[in-house]
Amino acid sequence: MAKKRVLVVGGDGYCGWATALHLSTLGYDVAILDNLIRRHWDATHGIDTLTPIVPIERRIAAWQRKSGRTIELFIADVADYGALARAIEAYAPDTIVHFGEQRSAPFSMIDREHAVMTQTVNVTGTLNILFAMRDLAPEAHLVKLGTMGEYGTPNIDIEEGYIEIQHNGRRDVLPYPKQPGSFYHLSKVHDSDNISFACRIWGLRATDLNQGVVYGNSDETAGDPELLNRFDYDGLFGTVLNRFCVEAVVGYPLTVHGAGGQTRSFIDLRDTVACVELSIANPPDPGRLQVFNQFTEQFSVLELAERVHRVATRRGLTPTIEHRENPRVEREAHYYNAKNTSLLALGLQPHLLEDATIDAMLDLAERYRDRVDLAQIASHVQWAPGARARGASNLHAPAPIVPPDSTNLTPLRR
Ligand code: NAD
Ligand code: USQ
Repeated sequence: MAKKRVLVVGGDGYCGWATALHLSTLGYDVAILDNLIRRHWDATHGIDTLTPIVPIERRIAAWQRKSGRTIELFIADVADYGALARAIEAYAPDTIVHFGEQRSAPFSMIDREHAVMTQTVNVTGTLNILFAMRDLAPEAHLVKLGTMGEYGTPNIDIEEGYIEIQHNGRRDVLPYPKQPGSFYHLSKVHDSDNISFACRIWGLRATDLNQGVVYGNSDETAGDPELLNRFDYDGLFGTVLNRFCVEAVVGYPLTVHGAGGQTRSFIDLRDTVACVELSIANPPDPGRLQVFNQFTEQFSVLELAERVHRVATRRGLTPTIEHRENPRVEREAHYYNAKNTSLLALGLQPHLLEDATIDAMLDLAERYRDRVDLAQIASHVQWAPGARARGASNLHAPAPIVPPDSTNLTPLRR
C-alpha cells in the first residue's frame, strides 16, 4: 500500500477514535481534527460515557507508547474555516474522513436552538471541508459519514444512494428519495446534496457512507484504560443496543419505544472501521460521489431487546422488557429492506450480531456498572409533545398508496 495521509475529523469520538487507531495500525499516517465539543455537550447536559475516557492528548500518547506510531492532533472546529484551512494546508491529507458532527437525533429535537445549532454546525462544517478541498486539496478524497436514517422507512427497497426511475416513458438514475426522521438526520441529507453538488461542479471525489446504528467496541481500544473508547447509554446520545446492554446489567427495564416494530440497519464498530478503510482504498473518479450503505444486518427494536433479554438471562441477570410511550414520531410497523452489497463486494467480512458480541457488551457494562447513573437513562426529548393525542398513532402503518385518478389529470402541454 502506498503510504496515505488521512485526516480524521471527529477523531475523539466513538467511531472516529476507533477508526483513527485502526488506520494507524494498518500503516496509514493519521491526524485527528476535533474541537472536543462532544465532551463539552456531555458536561453541559450532565451525562457521561459508561467508560472513563482520558483526554485526547493522553490517548494519543498512550497509542504512541503502545504502537510506536504517532497521530498528529489539530484542536479545531470544522465550522471555523480559517482553522480548518490551516490544518489542511499543514497536514496535506490524501483522504479526509469526516465524523465531526452533532450526531444525536434526540439532541437535535430538544428545541429550536438545538435544531438550528445541529443543522448550522453540521452543514457549515461539511461545506467548509468542500471549499477547503476545492482550494487546498483538490485531489483528496472525502469519506463522509452519513446515515441510513436519511432514507427513512419507505414502502419499497432502499438502494445504495441512487435509484433508477422510469417516468412518462423516460429513464434516469437519480438520488434515492429521502424521508429523514429528525432535524439531525435532515442535516445529513443537506450534507449529501452539498457534497453531490461540489463533486459535479468542481470535480471533487467523495464517498458518502450511509451508516446504520453502531454498536459494540473495536479491537485497538480494548485492553488499555488510556485507549478506551466512549460508550454512550444515556437518553440523548446512547444508541439502542448499547443502551439495552447497560439497562440489562443495572436492572433497568429494556426501554422499547412503542410497539418496537421499528426496523433499523445495524453495524458492529469493528465493521465500521473496516468499511471506512475499504472506502479510503477505493476512491471514486474525480467528479463522482459514490454512496455505500454501511450496515451489515437489520433488526427491529423489539428483536434486539429479546436478544439482549435472552443472553442476559443466561448470565443470571433478570432483565425485563418495557414498552414505553414512544417519544419519537416514527412508524412502529413498516416494510424495511435496504441493500448493502457495495462494501461486501469490496471485501468486508462482517461481524454479525452473535450472542458472544452481546456477552462482550454485557461484560463491559458489568465492569463499569458503578459509573452508571440511572437518572441519565430515560429519553425525555419528545418529537412532538402531545402527538399521540393528535393522531400520530396513524404512523403505526404506512398510509396506503392510492393511485391518482387519471381521469382528473390534465395533460401538461407545451
Ligand atoms: P461522537 O459524538 O462520539 O463523535 C463525534 C466527534 O466529532 C466528537 O469527538 C466531537 O467532539 C467531534 N465534533 C463534533 N462537531 C465538531 C466540529 N464542528 N468540529 C470538529 N469536531 C467536531 O459521534 P460518533 O458516534 O462517533 O459518530 C461519528 C459520525 O458517524 C457522525 O457524523 C454520525 O452522524 C455518524 N454516525 C454515527 C452512528 C452511531 O451509531 N454512532 C451511526 C451512523 C452514523
Ligand atoms: N429506541 C428504543 N429504545 C431506546 C432507544 C432507541 O426503542 O431506548 C429506538 C428509537 O425509537 C429508534 C431506534 O431505536 O426507532 C434507533 O434509535 P437510536 O437512538 O439507536 O438511533 P438513531 O436515533 O437513529 O441514531 C443513531 C445515531 C446516529 C446515526 C443513526 C443511524 O445516534 O448518529 O445516524 O443511529 S440510523 O438509525 O441508521 O439513521
